[in-house]
Amino acid sequence: MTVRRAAARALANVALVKYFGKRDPALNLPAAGSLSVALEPLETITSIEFDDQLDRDAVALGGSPADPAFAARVSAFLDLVRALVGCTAAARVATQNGFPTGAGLASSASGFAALALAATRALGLDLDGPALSALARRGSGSAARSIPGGFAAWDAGTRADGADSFAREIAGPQDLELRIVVGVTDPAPKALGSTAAMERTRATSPYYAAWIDAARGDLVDALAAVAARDLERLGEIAERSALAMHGAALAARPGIAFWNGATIDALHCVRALRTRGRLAFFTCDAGPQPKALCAAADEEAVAAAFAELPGVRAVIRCRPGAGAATIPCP
Ligand code: 2P0
Repeated sequence: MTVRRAAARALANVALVKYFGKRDPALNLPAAGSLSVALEPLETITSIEFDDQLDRDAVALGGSPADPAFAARVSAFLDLVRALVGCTAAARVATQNGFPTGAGLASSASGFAALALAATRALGLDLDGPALSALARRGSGSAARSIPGGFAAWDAGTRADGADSFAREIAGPQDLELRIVVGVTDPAPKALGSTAAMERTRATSPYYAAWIDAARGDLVDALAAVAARDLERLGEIAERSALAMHGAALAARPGIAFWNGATIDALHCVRALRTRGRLAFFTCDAGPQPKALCAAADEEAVAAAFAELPGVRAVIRCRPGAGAATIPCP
């Protein structure tokens, strides 16, 4: 058999305790653990076929040939998978994101999680959850958290080889009545990627050490909040984690400002909703798209408030979703 194929679907995730800084950039080992929730319906669907007749990897993103930088990143990841089984065949990869790519909506998380699952299955490997998560981590750190579903904790680990740095599900998608409302303020790919941003922050921000300290404490508190199914507590921790991460990045040299005016408007909007009794908290990743974490009962009001903000072009309503899964090949 010369063609071996598989396909997989994975969801983006949003960190409630952020990952922003590495102890080992080559292995994507984080300086601190993080916690996220999988975002249904922000999906990536990836199909792959390894073909002995093919000269080199061919990568398509959204139906068109991928740009060389992205294609090279996919090939480098596939080299890791090929090495696991001694495969020398090149692959055709087709990946589709159901949301804006490279705009701070975690497309690398869903993308590398789907690719890790599809590529290993195509080559006949059936890795367990921790091993698959640790593999996905090599493609993009946050992809480790898109292998499990629901609420996922990614341990920093202590081993130099990273084998103990993977994510695991700590609560299922239905265990907390959380909703995530995403405001799309600018769907264009961001100017500075998160890998470069976190490295500059680590190397130059005077607040970096304090940020990592805070992240470690926030993770302990957030795990307790999830265990207690305490949405309000979890939301408070998530908001402070996001603000601390952006604070550390703003203090880098030169400072990194991911936000635009509408992102700030959304922060104030979420806080105003809270003073009016809504259970809503602000978060934002390495891009300008604000997200509100809210109770299911408040989702309608939060989505309506976001939609009224002048700089918000679209609102995407998300709920906790499932882990990465194989799907029939197209
Ligand atoms: C997170 N972000 O925890 C944080 C918050 C962005 C801000 O993980 O270098 O694409 O590939 O490991 O995973 C985005 O960073 O970075 C990210 P790499 P990744 O979700």
